[in-house]
Amino acid sequence: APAVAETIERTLILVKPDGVRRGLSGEVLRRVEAKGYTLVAVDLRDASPEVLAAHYAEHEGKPFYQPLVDFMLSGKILAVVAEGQGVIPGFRSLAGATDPTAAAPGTIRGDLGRDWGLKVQQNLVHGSDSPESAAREIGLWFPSL
Ligand code: RTP
Ligand code: MG
Repeated sequence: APAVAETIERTLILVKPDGVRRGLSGEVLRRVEAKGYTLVAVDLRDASPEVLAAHYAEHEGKPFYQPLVDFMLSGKILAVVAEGQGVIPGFRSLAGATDPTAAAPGTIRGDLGRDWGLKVQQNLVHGSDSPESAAREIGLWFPSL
């Protein structure tokens, strides 16, 4: 019988300050666990400007960059590493489209997010977008993993 390649991967999830402020940390973790992914690390913390600058380096210079960094510094963040087969695209799918107005019902952003008329899209969660991003971001937020 052919071997079935099981490639367990890890992703970095952030419940952003809007999600923590609204008391949705548990709801996000619930959806991740209900989907069948495993929590590897969970930590409520204040982000540092240095970590955020590295995390969002690809967006430096864009009009939403500074409002985004300021927003990410506006309150606690729940930093999470989750593990499972296909968890990187899988969590992106759970999260839904970046713009919470466009995100489909059934997704975290579609069910729980909306336009608040603010300078930056407050869309509750972040999830790594590729294996390379996941490795980089996990190293940044959880250097001991
Ligand atoms: P994330 O990185 O947070 O998982 O979200 P994403 O991949 O869906 O979106 P990305 O393009 O990486 O953008 C990062 C975050 O920047 C904010 N953003 N605001 N036009 C805007 O106002 C705008 N575009 C992006 C959002 O908070 C987005 O999640
Ligand atoms: Mg992104």
